[in-house]
Amino acid sequence: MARVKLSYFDFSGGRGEDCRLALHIAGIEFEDSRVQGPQWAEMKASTPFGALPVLEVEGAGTLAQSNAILELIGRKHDLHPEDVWAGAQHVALMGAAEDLRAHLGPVLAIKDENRESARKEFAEGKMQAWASNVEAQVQGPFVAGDKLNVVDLKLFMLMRWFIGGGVDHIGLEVFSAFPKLKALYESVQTHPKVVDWYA
Ligand SMILES: N[C@@H](CCC(=O)N[C@@H](CS)C(=O)NCC(=O)O)C(=O)O
Repeated sequence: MARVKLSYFDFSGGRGEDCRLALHIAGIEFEDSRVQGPQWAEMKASTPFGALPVLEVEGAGTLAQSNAILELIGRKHDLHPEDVWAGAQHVALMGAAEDLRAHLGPVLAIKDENRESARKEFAEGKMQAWASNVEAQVQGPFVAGDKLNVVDLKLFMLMRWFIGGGVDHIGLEVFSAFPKLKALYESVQTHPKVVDWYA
């Protein structure tokens, strides 16, 4: 079997953790390479876009961009719709998750006395609009109904960042108006293979 290696930073969150989860759920044996600070400075220039996660597959090559990695794993291991249109809709949702991270970046960079108010404004404004748009595209409990796909892992990890207290001043309540998103979160969290990964 071809050797598979996923490189990401040494914590169980962010854009790499959903790729680890996807590999685990797909039943792929992989080297879970946890990059430490000083090591990153040395390897950054050798990665396709100067960022992690990066997936290396023996005989195939090196792939960056979390959504591309998720889609590849999903397509090969029945965790992404075969139907081209449905698949593209899942890719759009994964892109929307990246958009939210990109919009949040400058808000998280605010360190002065506006730190708390900027985060609250984001939680009450942009995040509500984002959650409402995503909620409308979830059949329930997963995006595609009863079947878990990589898109659900992407949304789960993003929501977990806030629900888990990873962002000061934006907590669990940010999703309180969105029952489908909460159900998706709980369904991924209690999926036997996800439970198994964290055991
Ligand atoms: N759009 C990229 C973003 C990758 C990205 O920004 N990764 C961050 C960690 S989540 C990173 O590598 N940061 C370190 C750096 O830029 O030097 C993806 O989805 O993979």
